Amino acid sequence: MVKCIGENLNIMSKKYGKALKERDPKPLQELAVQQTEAGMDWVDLNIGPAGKMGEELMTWLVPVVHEVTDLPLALDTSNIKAIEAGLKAHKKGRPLINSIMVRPERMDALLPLAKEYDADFIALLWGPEGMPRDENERGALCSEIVFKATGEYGIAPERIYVDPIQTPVNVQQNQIMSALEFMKMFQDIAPGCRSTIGLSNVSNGPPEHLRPILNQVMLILLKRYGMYSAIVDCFDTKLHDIAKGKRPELEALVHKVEDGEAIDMSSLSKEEVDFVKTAKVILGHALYSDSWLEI
Ligand code: THG
Repeated sequence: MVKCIGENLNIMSKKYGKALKERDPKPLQELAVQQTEAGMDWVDLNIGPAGKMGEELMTWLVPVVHEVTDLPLALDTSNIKAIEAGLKAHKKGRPLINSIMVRPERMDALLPLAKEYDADFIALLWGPEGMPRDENERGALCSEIVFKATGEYGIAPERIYVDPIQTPVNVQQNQIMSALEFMKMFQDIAPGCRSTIGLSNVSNGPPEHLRPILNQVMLILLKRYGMYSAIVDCFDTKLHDIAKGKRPELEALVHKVEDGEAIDMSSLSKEEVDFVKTAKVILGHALYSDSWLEI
């Protein structure tokens, strides 16, 4: 069972971005209801960096969303003042800070807020030099932020959601393997901590109609190594079924691909063939091209 954080309320979206800018509550509240009905565990409020308006926008948005749902909210912005405003406005359940990078100035500003408001937070494994290059750099960044949060600030491990960073399949396939390798080591590096990932990043770039299957197969791969939660498209019902463990046959098939077992393709349904082909592309057994399902 992987918990789900709905990603759809974001400033980049045509519909919801407009509603955010115009402070129009209706579309945002409709989306919050849809996310609740879809079984999301959090609603991500992605307002971008939001500049000077960030504080005011988050102060307005949190109660607007909480008027129609009891779900806890993920405060998704790099704007520290907007995060603090969101924490102040958040009255239902435990807020989730999204996110704290492993950079001294970000940790020094945001870890005290996580402690003060007893919030959960996403520890984004992004260091002073940017994205980690492999699983060992991911491990080092993870240790650094967990050590600081628990040791210096007395934050409990279960408040920490480590994000190993999901990259697109069509540009950085080796980084996908590194994030997976990190997940295998994760509970030894950070016992008691939780994990999350921006799942849809994997399909950022490929044709729109092929995004769901990439997201679905990627979730199966991460789920095997205990991914606790993921930031996902709230409208992808098949993805939710996978998150809830309702498609064990697809999971078993993708695991077979990962383990290099021989698979008799002629015995498979179209859906199963597509899952095998997609797993091969994500795992780097086959090269990515936009037409990978037709090959
Ligand atoms: N880690 C953490 N937080 C994150 C990310 C992460 N927050 C932002 C992002 N990555 C996760 N959220 C999204 C939101 C939307 C999309 C992808 C990831 C997306 N949207 C479609 C698009 O851009 O084509 C549709 C936009 C629309 O609604 O019109 O792909 O990695 N901690």
